[in-house]
Amino acid sequence: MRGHARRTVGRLAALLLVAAAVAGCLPHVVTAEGQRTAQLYGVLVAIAAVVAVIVLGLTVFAVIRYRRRPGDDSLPEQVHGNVRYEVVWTGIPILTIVVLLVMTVLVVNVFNDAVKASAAVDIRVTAFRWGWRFEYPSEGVTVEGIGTPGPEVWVPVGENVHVTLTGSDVIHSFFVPQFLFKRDAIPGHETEFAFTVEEPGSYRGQCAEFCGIGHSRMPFTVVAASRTEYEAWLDARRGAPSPLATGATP
Ligand SMILES: [Cu+2]
Repeated sequence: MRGHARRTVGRLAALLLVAAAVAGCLPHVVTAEGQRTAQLYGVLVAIAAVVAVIVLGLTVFAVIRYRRRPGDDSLPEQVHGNVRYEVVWTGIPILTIVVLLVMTVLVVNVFNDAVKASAAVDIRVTAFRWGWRFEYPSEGVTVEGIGTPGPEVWVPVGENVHVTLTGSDVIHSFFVPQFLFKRDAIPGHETEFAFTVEEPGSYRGQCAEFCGIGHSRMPFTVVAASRTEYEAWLDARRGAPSPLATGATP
């Protein structure tokens, strides 16, 4: 019995360790909005860990402390209902959920504010089977790519980038892991979002909604560069026919 209890405690500890490790596995986040999501996620995991420790701790305690001992066949005291306990274990979860709801709404508002803020860059993104088209309407620049390695879309670091997203055939999804952001691209419907990349670099994106045989070969890359480099990149593409990325098509 002793060994059994020790094994149970060991397994629970391992489970908590795995949960902690998973929480630490977020990608390195590079957008202002993504940072807020990461903070919220950290708070969610912390609250969940506290709840897990309390619930699992009490369970393990009860199992060990009140286990049936040899020679003792009597029933424990039978209790039916306890208003005080029921108020507590209903009240605490409701309070927890309300706190999480408020925090989530505040983070969602950050995203909505970014969309409403004046944009330094406007990009129209169209997902199609199986590639991406990025248009800069005010710049006369279009970048398009099918298959791998997919198109590259450049944005200036530290500036609000406004995206209007749509799809031209089936539902796709714009997903950049390091932005902690994913949004469906729905044909016949436009959705808007905005982001500010805070670190220069090259960030891989991928369609995240299964859209057919070429779904896995629908990557793209967001390159965040200085304003000067960004403008040089635009200049090199202005008026040029939209270059299709070479490489394997599905
Ligand atoms: Cu797709």
